[in-house]
Amino acid sequence: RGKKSAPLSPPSTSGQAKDAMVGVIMGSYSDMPVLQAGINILKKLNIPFETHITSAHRTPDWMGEYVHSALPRGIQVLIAAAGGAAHLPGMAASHTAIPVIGVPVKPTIGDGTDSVLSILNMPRGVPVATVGTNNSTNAALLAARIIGLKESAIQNAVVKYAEESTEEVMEREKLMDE
Ligand code: RP5
Repeated sequence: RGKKSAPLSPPSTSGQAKDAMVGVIMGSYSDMPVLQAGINILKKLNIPFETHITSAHRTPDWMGEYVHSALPRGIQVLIAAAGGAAHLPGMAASHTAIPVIGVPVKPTIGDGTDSVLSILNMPRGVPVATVGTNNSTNAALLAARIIGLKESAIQNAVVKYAEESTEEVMEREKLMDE
């Protein structure tokens, strides 16, 4: 008691691009490891992004403030990761017209079904696109596909990514005969 906690160090992975097209938000910093794969995809496809911790439960006012600021600042897609009572993607969608892609994070207790259903079972009128548990890769690729509709360089990068992934599987397949 009375003892000051140690100062927090900045996260090893974050991005605060001034021209961010994707906002990557999470309910807790503990979600960051799950988001790493998706962040790597955004970097690979040259999509500027920003990362923020905006808990729907612990920082509801900040969450609303951030999400309201996103559209006027040019953010085109929000990727929102949360686990357990995973309300962040749905709450974010209720504050904006930007498409929201929810990433259900597997909590420490249980198999993650609660996270999936919390994000998937939205009431009519407030849609959230939902990827598989911990699958931030697909969230980033879906964001890239959405942005690629208007940005040909990003669409080309998405096509290249798909081609590379086909090649990778075919390389493996060839090795099966050896
Ligand atoms: C959610 O609760 C977060 O998205 C996280 O997945 C989960 C656990 O959060 P911490 O207790 O690790 O902060 O809000």
